[in-house]
Amino acid sequence: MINKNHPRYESLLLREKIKNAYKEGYLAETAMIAHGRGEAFDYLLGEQTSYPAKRAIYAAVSLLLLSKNPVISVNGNTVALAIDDIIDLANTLNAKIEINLFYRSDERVDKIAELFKSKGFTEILGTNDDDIKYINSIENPRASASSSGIYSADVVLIPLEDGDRAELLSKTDKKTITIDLNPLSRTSMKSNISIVDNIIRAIPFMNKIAKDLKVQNISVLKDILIDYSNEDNLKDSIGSFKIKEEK
Ligand code: PTJ
Repeated sequence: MINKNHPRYESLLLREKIKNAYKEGYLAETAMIAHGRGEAFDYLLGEQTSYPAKRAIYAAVSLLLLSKNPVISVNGNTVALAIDDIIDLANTLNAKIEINLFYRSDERVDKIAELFKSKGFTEILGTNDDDIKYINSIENPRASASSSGIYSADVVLIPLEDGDRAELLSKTDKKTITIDLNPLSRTSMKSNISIVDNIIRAIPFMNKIAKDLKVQNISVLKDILIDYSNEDNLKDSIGSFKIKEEK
């Protein structure tokens, strides 16, 4: 039991979620290393959503609202930290959700699919009985995708993703959006829109913006995208990192 008065209560709570997901058997063995790297970057961000992250979120939501077949890709860490917010966002955007694991195993896929179904989200893609195809005909698990999901998507949100998958998707005509606390990762560099923020803050904020932008004229969304440069925004994101006092 974590004491609510602990100065790092929120951070400890996230560690607990990761630990429990591991015990439940749907997290990758190296997921804690990935989480620790994220924690370190978030610490330097002051554990706040920066201005460049907000700018990227506006662009990302605009792109998702303009797309014809948007898909949200989820892995073990994303599910452990943000399953409820992911479902809310998918419902707001009318987007599909696809399980897409770097360290894929049938057992992990089944457990994650069951979690979504237990929360009432039954249309989950990427399951073991889904029609799986290979992007660019690359017969490699890294290139696997649901035929009605990522395989045919025009825009894919790939939060907390490994670089191989982001690089592969960047070679297709699909547009990719990532949420990655590391602005120097291959995923951040290869994505069309990179939100340098913690997934636990970014997804609810995206949902709020999506509700606002949904009722706007399409020209407003297009203008947001015209004004956005991922290269410049990534530079600004790196500028948001600072050394803050120990807490
Ligand atoms: O469930 P699987 O099998 O698909 O595996 C998932 C992991 C995350 C283990 C796998 O994709 C992996 O090894 O990823 P990487 O290469 O460690 O990249 C994960 C990225 O996410 C790193 O750049 C981290 O800084 C970043 N990250 C970690 N936690 C968060 C985060 N970004 C946003 N929010 C977080 N909470």
